Amino acid sequence: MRRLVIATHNSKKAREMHQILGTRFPGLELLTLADYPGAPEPEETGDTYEANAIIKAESAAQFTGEWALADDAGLEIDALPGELGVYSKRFAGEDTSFAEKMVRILANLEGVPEAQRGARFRCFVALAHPETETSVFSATCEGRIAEEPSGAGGFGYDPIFWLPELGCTMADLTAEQKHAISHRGKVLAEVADHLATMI
Ligand code: ITT
Repeated sequence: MRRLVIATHNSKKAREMHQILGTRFPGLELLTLADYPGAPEPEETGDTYEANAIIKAESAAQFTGEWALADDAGLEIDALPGELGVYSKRFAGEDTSFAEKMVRILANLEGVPEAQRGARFRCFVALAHPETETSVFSATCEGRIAEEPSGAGGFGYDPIFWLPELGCTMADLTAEQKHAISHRGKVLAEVADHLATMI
C-alpha cells in the first residue's frame, strides 16, 4: 500500500487521522475526500457505528479505487441513554451548533452528581479496498460529562468531556495529548499495526 484515502467530510476529524497516521507512516501518501472532487457523501443509514464506518469506507474505496479508511464515532452519556451514541451528530437537530448541543446536554444533566455523569467516546474504523474484504477496528475512551465547557482544542463534544485522571477536558489537551488517550488515537494505533504488515 502506497496511498490511503481518509474517508471523512469532517475536516477536523480528517486532520486528527492525518496527524496520527502521518507520524507513524511518513512515507505513506495520505489523501482525503477533498482530493477527489465529486466524491459522494453516502447517507449514514446504519444503526450501528460499525455499519456506518463500513458504508463510508466502502463508498470511498469504490469511488477512488484506493485503500480507504473511515471512522464513525459518537458520545455515549449514561444519564441520557439512547440520545446520542450513533446519532451524536444529530442530537438536538442536525443544524444545531455544537455550542448549542453542549448547552442542551449540560441543562439535561443539571443536578446529576459526578458519579452518575459517566460517558465515553466510542469509535469504529473500517479499512476498505474494492478488491478485498473490509476490516473493522474499535476503541473507547471513558470519562465524565463536565459541569461546564472548557478548552479550545479538539472538536465536537470535546469541551464537555471530562477526563478524571487528568483533571481537565479533552478540549484542554494538545492534539498530541488527545491522540495518546483518545478513542481515535487508540483505534488508529491498532489500525496502524495492521497497516504496517501491508506497507
Ligand atoms: P464523517 O461521517 O464525514 O466522518 P461526522 O462529523 O459525521 O464526519 P461521525 O458521524 O463519526 O462524524 O461523528 C458524529 C459526531 O460525534 C461528530 O459530529 C462529533 O460531534 C462527535 N465526535 C466524533 N469524534 C469526536 C471527538 O474525537 N471529539 C468530540 N466529538 C467527536
